[in-house]
Amino acid sequence: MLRAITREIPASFAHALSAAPPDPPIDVGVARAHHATYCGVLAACGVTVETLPADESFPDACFVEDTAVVVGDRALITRPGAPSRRGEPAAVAAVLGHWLELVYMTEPATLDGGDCLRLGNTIYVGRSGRSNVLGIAQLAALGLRVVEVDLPPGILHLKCVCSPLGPDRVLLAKNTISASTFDASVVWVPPSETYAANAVAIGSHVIMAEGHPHTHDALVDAGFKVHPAPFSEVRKADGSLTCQSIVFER
Ligand code: CIR
Repeated sequence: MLRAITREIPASFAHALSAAPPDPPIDVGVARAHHATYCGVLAACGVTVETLPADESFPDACFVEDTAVVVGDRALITRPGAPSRRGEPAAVAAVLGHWLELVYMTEPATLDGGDCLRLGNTIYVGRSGRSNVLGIAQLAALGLRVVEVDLPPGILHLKCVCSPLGPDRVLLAKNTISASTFDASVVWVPPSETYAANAVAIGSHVIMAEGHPHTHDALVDAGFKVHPAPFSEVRKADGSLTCQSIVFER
């Protein structure tokens, strides 16, 4: 069974981390409505969704992807790169522990799940400001082949510019990182739609950011059933689609 962990949006999401202060500011009510839509689309794609309660102490905790990396029957519980987010993994670990063996990252390693893109037995890891060499080494100890990837300037996480479309296909924004990085075929996202390169693939379904017609059509042409979802408020907090869930088989 495919499962997803998600986490509700707290009122403090209005003060989530962002590279630039959002203008207009985050509307928490709209963010919550978008999040409910996102969870509903996951469920419509056949995923059993478990949504954790919000915690006001952690404005960014809806971005659960950053807190754990699942490989087979194990989950690496990360030590997120942003100090304000270090308390987020505990609640996620408590739930993942029902299903998976937990491996805890130890300090001073840091890693955000948003930097980890898995294709088959290879995991590509962004060398970002959030994931350090020790974090990448502790990820490698899980046994997958690790390929480190340099990110273009100003990019928060690897999956801001690419995301997996199954074991041998990747959705990739043009003019960001080289297609030769990946041992996979590519569905291209044009430069005008870079944000749409972060999408959630569930078998033959893809959940993508609405309002990106070229990427939408490229995914349809590649054979996917495409589900556009709203994203304006998570984008103001430098978030996107994959970061709102941890999807795993159990
Ligand atoms: C942060 O800066 O950590 C959050 N505001 C956004 C995290 C987005 N996570 C992701 O794309 N995996």
